[in-house]
Amino acid sequence: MTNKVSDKATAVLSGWSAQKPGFSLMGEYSAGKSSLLNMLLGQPLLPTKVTATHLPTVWITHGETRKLEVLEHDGTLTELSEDGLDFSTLHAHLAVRFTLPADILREADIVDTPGISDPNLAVDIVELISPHVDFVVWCTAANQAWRQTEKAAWKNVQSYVQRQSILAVTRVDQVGNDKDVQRVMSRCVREAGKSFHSILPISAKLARRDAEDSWTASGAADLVAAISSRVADAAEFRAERAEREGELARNVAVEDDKTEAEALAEKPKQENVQSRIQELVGVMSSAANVTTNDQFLALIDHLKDTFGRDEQTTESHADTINNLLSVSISNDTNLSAAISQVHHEIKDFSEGSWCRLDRVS
Ligand SMILES: Nc1nc2c(ncn2[C@@H]2O[C@H](COP(=O)(O)OP(=O)(O)O)[C@@H](O)[C@H]2O)c(=O)[nH]1
Ligand SMILES: [Mg+2]
Repeated sequence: MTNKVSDKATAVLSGWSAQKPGFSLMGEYSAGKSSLLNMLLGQPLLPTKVTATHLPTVWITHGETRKLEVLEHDGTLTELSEDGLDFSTLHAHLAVRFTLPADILREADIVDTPGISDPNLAVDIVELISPHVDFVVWCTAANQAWRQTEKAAWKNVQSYVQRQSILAVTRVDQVGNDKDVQRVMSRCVREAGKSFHSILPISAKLARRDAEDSWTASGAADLVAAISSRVADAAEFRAERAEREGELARNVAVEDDKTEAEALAEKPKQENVQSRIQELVGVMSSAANVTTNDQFLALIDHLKDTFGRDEQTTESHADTINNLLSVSISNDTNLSAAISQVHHEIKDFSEGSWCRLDRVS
């Protein structure tokens, strides 16, 4: 499967995701994603039948005035009227975006996706959407939870997104008694626990907002609390990143005082930055053979020597790389977490607009 998605369409998705934290509902077709979405919104927005019309990706954001837009593969964005809306006409678009007033949307956007193994899909939904969300609520139907196809699709999600994500074991009312549910949950924890932040059971069918008992017993209360906590983490992460970006922008402003000749001399260096940073990402991702703190510190020193004093890149990039590589290690440090932290900081930097400190227009 290839993504026949234009840069313009990707830019629209990036624009949407830049506004606010967001998470997406993903999983196999019929896992219960749209039912869960309706439960979270507290209103039946999307059709949820086995025979339901195939829908494209549905991006939902907050606004007091309802609005519906459709995004095409070529990046064209058009507003549609909801009057007499026929969902069966929407599948040809790359995505649709609803703006509506629902409390949960005040903090985060929600992105409902078609099933991963939907044969009607022209694009790889995991590849398309996961770069634009802070975390995923992966829905796996309890009676056949966490299949090979799901495992394979989940591998394509960036690991920093995985670590923030929730595995929702859905439709648990269809699995015999509590003991059976426990068995399914234990298996999911065993098989998928390492690549999710948390794993929770839910029956969207039994969840009723107006009846506290059912809201709790269905798993809805715990799931909503888990989502809120992931959203809060995402908001904090975004605030920290904005602060770092501000700092970098200020550093760049200082460099504005350079003479034209100095600026010209730096230009080839700026062009080297992307490839050097990709090399750095590569080195970090092969840090798996590091098993002791000393080895890790030696690796960091080596990276600082190689990249942080890199004549081939600009000073502001070298400074930033040095900052990214500043780690403190103690006996209590979880080494693999520290390695993965540095790896992700660098990867995040390499993928963000702030990698291009040069502002070459
Ligand atoms: N029994 C039961 N059925 C559910 C539950 N959630 C969804 N379903 C049913 O499963 C089918 C697919 O649900 P849908 O939300 O459309 O799945 P999606 O394709 O992942 O969006 C529909 O018939 C739903 O009524 C649940 O918690 N319990
Ligand atoms: Mg659906």
